Amino acid sequence: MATNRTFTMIKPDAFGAGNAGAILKMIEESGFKLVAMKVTRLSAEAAGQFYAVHKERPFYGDLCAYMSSGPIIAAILEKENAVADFRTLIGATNPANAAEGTIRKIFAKSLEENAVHGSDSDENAAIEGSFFFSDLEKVGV
Ligand code: RTP
Ligand code: MG
Repeated sequence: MATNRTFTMIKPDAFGAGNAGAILKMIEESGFKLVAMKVTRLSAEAAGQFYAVHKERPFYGDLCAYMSSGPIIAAILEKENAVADFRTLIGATNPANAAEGTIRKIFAKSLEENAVHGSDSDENAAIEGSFFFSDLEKVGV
């Protein structure tokens, strides 16, 4: 399996609850290498741009408000089969449906405030990583 990259955010609920370190520990212990990472805060406009794919969905306004409600961590991760393996590690969107031991099962508060983001394809991982990081900020590992 080829090594590739995915993109993640530790969302405002998890960051605000002081769970960033524990989540990053789970990510590293699952074999993901950090390629880039920063603490930042999205404006409502930037959150809207990032989640533009959901523009027509009824939860879009709430999602943009939530994602701009506090600091986040944005990070690019590298591993074999990174996109699919990271989606497995974080678990289902709704923590009520997430498998035991997944990040969302452990840390998510609700369907809306669900602790972490994970890219859903190689293509989106590249787009999302470049939304937050310049090429200079992406370390080759
Ligand atoms: P993400 O993009 O954040 O990794 O989450 P995902 O792929 O598992 O889920 P997605 O369908 O892309 O939804 C993006 C985020 O929107 C919020 N959401 N709210 N109220 C609702 O029905 C609802 N559905 C989704 C969640 O924060 C979800 O992660
Ligand atoms: Mg998604």
